[in-house]
This record gives sequence, structure tokens and C-alpha cells, in this order.
Amino acid sequence: MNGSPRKKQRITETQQKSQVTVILGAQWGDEGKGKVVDLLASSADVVCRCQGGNNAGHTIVANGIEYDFHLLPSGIIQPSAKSVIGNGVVIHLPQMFDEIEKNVKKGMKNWEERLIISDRAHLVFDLHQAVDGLQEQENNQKGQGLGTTKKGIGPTYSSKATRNGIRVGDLLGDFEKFREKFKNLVTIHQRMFPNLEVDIEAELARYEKYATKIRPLVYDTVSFLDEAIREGKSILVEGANAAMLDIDFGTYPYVTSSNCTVGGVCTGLGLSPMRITKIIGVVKAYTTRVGDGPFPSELHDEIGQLMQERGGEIGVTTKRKRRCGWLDVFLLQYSTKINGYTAFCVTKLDILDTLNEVKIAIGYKLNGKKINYMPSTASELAKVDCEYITMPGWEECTEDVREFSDLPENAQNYINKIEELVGVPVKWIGVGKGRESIIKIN
Ligand code: 2SA
Ligand code: GDP
Ligand code: MG
Repeated sequence: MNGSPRKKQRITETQQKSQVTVILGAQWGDEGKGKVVDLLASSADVVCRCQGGNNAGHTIVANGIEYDFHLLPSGIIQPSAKSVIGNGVVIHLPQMFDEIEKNVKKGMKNWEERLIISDRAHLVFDLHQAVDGLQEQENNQKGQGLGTTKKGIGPTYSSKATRNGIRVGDLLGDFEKFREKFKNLVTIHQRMFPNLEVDIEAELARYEKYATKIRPLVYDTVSFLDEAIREGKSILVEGANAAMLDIDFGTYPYVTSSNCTVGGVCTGLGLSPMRITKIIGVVKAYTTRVGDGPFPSELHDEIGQLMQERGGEIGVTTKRKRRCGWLDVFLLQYSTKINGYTAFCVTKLDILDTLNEVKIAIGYKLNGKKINYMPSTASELAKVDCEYITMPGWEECTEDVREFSDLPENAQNYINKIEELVGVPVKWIGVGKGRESIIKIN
């Protein structure tokens, strides 16, 4: 009998055991994705970043130590997992090595044995960051600032789209060609911003050193992931930013420059959608936004201030205060249509503990009329009024609760209402910053 069909069958069976779990921000970011990645990374073989750059700020509190990750996958502190920076990510090498150094000081060990970087990822240069700042300055003068993190994310994805970008693979190839590409990049940007100063020779000398430093970390991550899946490994994908910041589906132009929804996972890693097994939406129990742009359920009163203060709502990358408001399920329904979440993790329920009532936005009205779509223009979205339901608060501390049935009844009702309105099961509830502060629902 010919042996090959049996072999084929075996490969398929192993592949079926592989789990690819995607973690995505369901609102405007900072939902607590880092904490969820940390929770699931202990049983993962590989943790990947697929988009964005070091604009992200993902916090993990493990064994009393607070780590903030920006470009590195948050799974890097798990000694048993490999960390992949995929082709869809944009990398500022000097800041990546600073981030590594900072975490080594906090106790992160043997990272070089675990970190894998795609040769197709684009490089962010200082000039991209300078241009990000200059564009913001120009837009601010017109009252149209976006409130970017100034990490050069938009300008780098622009270089990628105009096909002038420089990739990790270019840095590791013929350095003369890299030199030419870099000079071309400078010329293009100086044409747009004549005052942009770049010390070309100093930058090139710096990058020649980075080439040596990064070379052992660079792989064809497409083949690496394909092999991992065929071997039945467990893969975790850590989305950065969030659905409402997605370049296509977010509140354009007040968005970041990558696809932070599920499509970005496939293009940012070279992963077939057929291989994704779970999509977890991380939802903050209220809503926050950092940077400019419309925010229908925003609160400008003392409740918004309480959320900001109790929630410690400060940008992890820029230290800006985050704007706060009520939970918006109309927005969650929209983000669910795009991402198809298989489960939710609701974080920061504890922050609402002191309120005597809580509100949930369940619909939008435009010019007094109910609408059944998410407005595509920022100007229209800025004009909507939210329709709210009001629920009694629980006015009890939930920080030490670890079982759903031990939550105050009104807190249970709040979670049940989210499930009912969005139609996605809530599998985890965050009640504090630490790794242990989580309720798992079976
Ligand atoms: P950019 O820098 O081009 O990506 O900015 C475009 C918009 O995207 C928003 N953005 C973010 N929103 C929430 N969290 C992010 N990460 C940091 C954090 C933010 C910080 O974890 O707190 O420290 O300020 C993030 N990154 C980008 C940004 O505010 C713009 O509205
Ligand atoms: P990310 O970008 O989605 O990873 O989120 P950030 O790290 O930017 O912001 C979330 C903040 O909330 C961090 O300071 C976390 O430590 C904190 N956090 C996460 N989950 C919880 C929770 O359930 N309760 C409380 N109180 N804090 C939380
Ligand atoms: Mg964040």
C-alpha cells in the first residue's frame, strides 16, 4: 500500500490540535490587552505582535512588578514562549533595544533566545518620528491635530504604502543598497519638510551597528509560524491599539495607521484566517480614549473624572490623561461585526465599584433620529447623542472576588447585560491590576 495518504492524514490531525488565539482591543485601546496576554501566555508556545509599533503601551503586573511593553510582545516575560514580531509591525530599533534593556533591569532573562523578528517588518527611523511631530504641529495650527503618540507610526506606514519604506531584510542585505535607500528616504521627506535635518552619515553608522545586533533575531516568520502550527503548537496573537483606531473601520482620520482588527492579524503575520481558532475581545467596563477624535459616550463631569483617577487612566507611552465615558455597546456591536469575537474579557470592573448607578449607551441618535449604523465620518460621529440605559451600581469592593457567583448581584447584572446586548459570552472579568485579579467563567 502506498504510505503517503496516511502521512498526509497525520499532518492534518496534528494541525487541528494547534490553537491560534487572537486578543483584540474592542474599543479605543488600553482595555487591558497586556494583562489578558499575560494570563494566556503561560500556556502558549508562541506570542506574536502583528501590527502597530511602539505607540502601543501594554501593562502587565506580575509578582508585584509592573512591566510596560510597547513593541515587544507582552509574552516575552514568559520563559516558555517564543515571541514573534511579525511583518505588519513597524520597528524603531534604538527604542526596541532601550525597551529590552529596561525590562532586563526588571528581571527579564534570556530574551535573545525567545525573540524572533520578521525580515519583512518595516523600520521606523528618527526622521519618521520627527515628521510625525511636524505633521502634528501643522495640523494643530489648523485646529486639526490627531493627538498621535509621535512615534513615527503614520509616516512609516506611509513610506511602506508609497513603496519607499525600508525593511529589516534591507538592513541585513547589501549595506550599500541600504545606504542608497536611506538617502532616498531622507530626500523624499526633506522635499516635504525642508527644515528636516538628518545627519545621514551618523544614522548610517548607527544602523550598521544595529544590523549586527539584530541579525541573530531575524527569521522568515511566515515559515516559523506555519511550522509551529503544523507541530500543533499553541499561538497567541496580541493585537495592539483597537478596533476604533483601525485605519479602515475606526474613527478616521482619528485613527492609527494599521489594521487593528482581525484582518491585520492575517496580513501582519502571513496567517490564514482558517487557522484562527478563537478571537477574544478585550472590553473595558467603561470607555476611554487617548488623543483627539469623536467619543459619543464621553463624560465631562465628576464621574468621568472619577473613572480617570480611580482607573489610573494615563497613557502608558505618552503619559497623557485618557478621556473617559460610559460603556458603549452600540460601539461594541459594531466592533463585534468586524472582529467576530468568540469571547469577551471585561476588564476594570472594580473601577466602577463606588458608583451608585451605571449607564450603558445602547444606541445613537443623529439629529433626533435613531441610526442603525456607525457613522463613517468624524464630523457625523461627533454629532450623535447616545441613548442610555441606567442600572443600579453595586457600591461594594470587587477586588478580592474570584468567582462570578460571589460578585454583588448588580455587578453580575451589569455583565449579563453586556452579554445579552452584544451576544458574546464574557469568559473573564478583571477586578484589579495584578495577574491574579481575574474571575474566570466556565
Ligand atoms: P499614532 O501614534 O499614529 O498611532 O496615533 C494615532 C491615534 O492612535 C492613538 N493611539 C493609542 N490609543 C490608545 N493607546 C495607545 N497606546 C498608548 C497607551 C497611548 C499613550 O497604551 O496608553 O501612551 O498615549 C495608542 N497608541 C496610539 C493615538 O492616541 C491617536 O489618537
Ligand atoms: P492595553 O494597551 O490594552 O494593554 O492596556 P494598558 O496597559 O494601556 O492600560 C490598561 C491599564 O489598566 C493598565 O494600567 C493595567 O494594569 C490596568 N488593568 C488591566 N486590567 C485591570 C483590571 O481589571 N482592573 C484594574 N483596576 N486595572 C486593570
Ligand atoms: Mg495601552
